[in-house]
Amino acid sequence: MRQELYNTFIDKKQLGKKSFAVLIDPDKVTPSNLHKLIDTAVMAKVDYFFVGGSLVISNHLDECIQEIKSGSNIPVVLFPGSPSQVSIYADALLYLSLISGRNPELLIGQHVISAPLVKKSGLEIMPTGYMVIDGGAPTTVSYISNANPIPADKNEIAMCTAMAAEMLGMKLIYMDAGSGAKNPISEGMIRTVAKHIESPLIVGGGITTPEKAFQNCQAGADVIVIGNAIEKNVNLILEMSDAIQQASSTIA
Ligand code: 1GP
Repeated sequence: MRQELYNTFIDKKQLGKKSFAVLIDPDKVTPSNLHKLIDTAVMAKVDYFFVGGSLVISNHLDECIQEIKSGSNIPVVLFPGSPSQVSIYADALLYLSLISGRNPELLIGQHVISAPLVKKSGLEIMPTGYMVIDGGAPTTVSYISNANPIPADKNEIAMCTAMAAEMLGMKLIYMDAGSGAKNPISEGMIRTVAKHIESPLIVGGGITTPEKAFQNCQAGADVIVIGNAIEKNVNLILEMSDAIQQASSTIA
């Protein structure tokens, strides 16, 4: 299996270099704000675009990715909310298994159904243990997934879940409080999980300030994902990027 892009996650982790992923929900961007977002991301040296959402209603996923590709060289990673969110124009796909829940459809069922389509896409596949953490109020992902999130104060459950995923062969761990979460994931939980796994750790959901992004990195997050806050204020990309780069230099 191809793993060029995955290797960049590994190389950066080994160097103590933290990464910044900007999440784009194709339903929430218009052509003009997408342009501005891409230009700002290039200026800020953003590491990755994650594209997807729990509920993508429109069918302009391909167009959205082609637009990103025409305006930047930043790799595009699909973050699919459902098996239909596959685009051959992306570079890679987070092949998510919702390991925090006990909904068999999101652990394996949908994977079986979409396997031929995903394989045919030729995309680089990144097997990802996806853990939804309670963000203080229901989010789209917690509702749509029909699965309980991990309680926000149960650090050990999160730790054991991530360890099990890694031993099952998943290559990335993604801890998500859900888009627009009221409470982002605590540094205590990030630290506990990070200490017990070797795989790159992606953290997102409800991160709205550069300080929080910095603290998450210091606690052990390797990739910070931000969507909602950037939709509201695109210029925040520059400050977030500075904070994440700053965390890299503090740690490395
Ligand atoms: C959600 O982790 C992402 O799946 C990002 O969350 O939109 O709250 O930044 P926000």
